Amino acid sequence: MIVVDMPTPGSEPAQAPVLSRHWDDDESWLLENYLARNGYQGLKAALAMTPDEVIDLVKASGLRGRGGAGFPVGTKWSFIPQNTPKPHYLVVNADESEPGTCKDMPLMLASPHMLVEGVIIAAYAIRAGTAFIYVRGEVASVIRRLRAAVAEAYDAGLLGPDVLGSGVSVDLVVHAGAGAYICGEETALLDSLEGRRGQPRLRPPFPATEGLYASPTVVNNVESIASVPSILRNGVDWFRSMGTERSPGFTLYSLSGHVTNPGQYEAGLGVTLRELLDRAGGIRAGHELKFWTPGGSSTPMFTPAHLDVPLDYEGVGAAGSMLGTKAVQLFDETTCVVRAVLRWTEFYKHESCGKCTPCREGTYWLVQILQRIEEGDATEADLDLLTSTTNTVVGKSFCALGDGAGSPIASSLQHFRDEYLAHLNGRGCPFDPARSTVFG
Ligand code: L3W
Ligand code: SF4
Repeated sequence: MIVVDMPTPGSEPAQAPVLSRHWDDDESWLLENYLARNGYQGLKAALAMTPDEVIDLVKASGLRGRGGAGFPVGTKWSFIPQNTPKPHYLVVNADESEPGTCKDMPLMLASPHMLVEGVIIAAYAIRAGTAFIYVRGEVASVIRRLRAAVAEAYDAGLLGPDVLGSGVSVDLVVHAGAGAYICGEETALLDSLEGRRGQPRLRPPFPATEGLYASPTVVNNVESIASVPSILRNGVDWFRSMGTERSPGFTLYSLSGHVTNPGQYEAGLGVTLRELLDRAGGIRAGHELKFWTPGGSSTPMFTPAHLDVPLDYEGVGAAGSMLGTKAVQLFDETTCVVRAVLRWTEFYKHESCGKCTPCREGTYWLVQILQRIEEGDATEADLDLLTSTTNTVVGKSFCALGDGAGSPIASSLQHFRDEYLAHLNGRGCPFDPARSTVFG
């Protein structure tokens, strides 16, 4: 069994990057290299506390879920009932599939032990003997990397029946999904993990009371769990000195599309797109920003008027969108907004699980109408039909996928109605598709 030192508070800078600081280091994924940079010291600190103290610390930090909804992590952990004979489970949602979202995969590739350490701390806090990481099935390299890290952790006595000699038992299973977007929805994920077809369950009951195998279960995103060890090492004040009052800490923003240097940018919550673009070299040379998504395609789109909106849960919410997965997709003036929205809607139609009628049928019809508009076969009445069909999906579907499908349509009609009108009455798409590097 390895020996891990207690952390030295105040020894780490209170500034991003935290999650991605060592992504470019040689063999950053190996246990020996993770240990050399304070690895597993957060676990050591957690084991010196009671489980309830760990929950209280994470609550006090204000860490909010990084998977899309921003729900407070410590509060979710505190929902796990203690007066039940049923086992408790921890499930990490690593089924990253939201369009434009590509933060969890590089994190798991470069720093799998940061996630494994967070898993052990979270499992200890909620008194779960077994944890699962549900990974998107297509990313074989990530699955291999995680499994290798888990094997290293077992060999070192960090996982298994006696974590670091504490008597605490935690087992960790890496489970590969089969590549369905809906399995990122937490209850569909649990059905899939139980061996069934992944479809959302009715909530309540929430997983916290009836989750995996009808037992109390915490489901957290990869980035949420990977953020926990640094809070245990450095404390609540350190974490709260970054980000904003109600959205504390650091996070990963995924920049993609017509940006000079696409990639992951770690910053305190509340950073603006203008600041992120400064770091990313701006929109590609000779072009200008036309529209963008703050958090994947399921969030209403923004325009250049929103460049200074703080990218935290409050700022983005107040401006009429959602922070979602912080997937910032950028589109310049060569992009046809109708074509972009059509592509997203085709995605939702393809990924609709079929359980409820508004989404199953609605996404089919939304694609039909958008295709007619894009090809110039529509009239203004079709714009009304597009709006009314969107309204039969949004707010009337069984899960968030239906709402997500309607978001880009409703917001593009709000911001770019003139561009829709320019497509009507036989005129078709005013953009030459050959000029677009995104939509060929
Ligand atoms: C116990 C209560 N637990 C809420 C828990 C709930 C869940 C968390 C948040 O969707 C969003 C979605 C996507 N007792 C509780 C309770 N909880 N009340 O809190 O719940 P909720 O319903 O607010 O959100 P959600 O179901 O987790 C997440 C949006 O994020 N999104 C993300 C997509 C992400 C991917 C991906 O690739 N990773 O697909 C993007 O916008 O649309 O609205 O744990 O159990 N009373
Ligand atoms: Fe399935 Fe779509 Fe209904 Fe969600 S909204 S349950 S994905 S059909």
